[in-house]
Amino acid sequence: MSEPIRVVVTGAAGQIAYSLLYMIAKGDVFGPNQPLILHLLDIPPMMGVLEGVVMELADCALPLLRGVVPTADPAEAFKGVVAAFLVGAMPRKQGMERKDLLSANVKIFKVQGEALDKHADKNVKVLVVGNPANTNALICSRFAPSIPRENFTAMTRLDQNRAQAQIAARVNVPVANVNNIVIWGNHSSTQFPDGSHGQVKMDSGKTVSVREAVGDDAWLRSIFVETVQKRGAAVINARKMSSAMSAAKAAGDHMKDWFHGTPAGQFVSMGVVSDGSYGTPKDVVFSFPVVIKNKKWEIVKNLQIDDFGRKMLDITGKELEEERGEALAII
Ligand code: NAX
Repeated sequence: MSEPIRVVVTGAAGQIAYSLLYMIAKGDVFGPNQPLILHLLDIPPMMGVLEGVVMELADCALPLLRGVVPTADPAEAFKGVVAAFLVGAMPRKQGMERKDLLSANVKIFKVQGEALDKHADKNVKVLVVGNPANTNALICSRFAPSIPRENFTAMTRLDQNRAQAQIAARVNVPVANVNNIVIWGNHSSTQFPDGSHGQVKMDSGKTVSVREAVGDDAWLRSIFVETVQKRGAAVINARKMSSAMSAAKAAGDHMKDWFHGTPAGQFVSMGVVSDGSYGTPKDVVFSFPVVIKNKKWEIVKNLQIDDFGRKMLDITGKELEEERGEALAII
């Protein structure tokens, strides 16, 4: 068995972390032969709660878990880590404007970027989950100049998983039979869930395009898009709390693919620093379809974008440019 790797989860006393820590510690993300030491970062008032999480991790008696480092100090949290799940963020409180939320989070992700820069492994893979995830990831990377920009990503995998589940339900196949659904742009209500490049393996064993399997382009462009865009709100309405189990699963999926690669012929969606592909704005963290090999992602090129898609990409790109402008004005 190899040496333990160090992995940090921020917001470790929160609800997403509660599911995510167990998944990581039992080997679902880094593999069944990879021991690890978990670093758990939260804020000082949450240290008591975090102690309870540490007790539960011990009580899980997980063979791969070789150590746990609970802390409120970003320097200690990021020391030597090769993977970082940045889940912790300031939640939106009643009466809070979007701008106030952005302001609080930009400051958090500046501090964390600086701490990663100083203390993390230079190859650290960073996944930002805390909202506004795309812009937080951008800010974080700007304050960690010694770490390659491509090592900073934002999570849109939950949106992708939601989209796959909607298609699977619509055509009545297991969710694993649906592939290559793309989430473009921001993890917000302007995101563009795009089924037009997807494939479905039908019960007959034949693989067909999502468009053919669904047989209803109007549904793919309206109800499907809106359902995925508003799924987070629907969960909050029903559960009175935001998505946590599914968000943790998606964070695990994202990091697992980053470490182990994507299967041949399949792509996944990740928020990455845009190089302007598909006419998107450069230097925002934009969700693209990517393939991953040897721990490096590459944007899938040459997908056909029709007029409807173009309009959707432009809307979400514009929102990301606005967020970047607001964030940079705060710093
Ligand atoms: P919780 O409020 O349950 O937990 C957040 C935790 O972060 C708290 O324990 C809090 O003390 C901690 N925290 C706050 N500031 C911190 C800091 N500076 N350093 C370390 N820890 C800090 O929220 P939870 O439901 O776990 O959600 C976490 C974040 O994920 C939120 O920002 C949420 O909006 C975002 N989400 C993002 C998703 C995505 O797809 N990208 C989907 C799920 C989720 O809504």
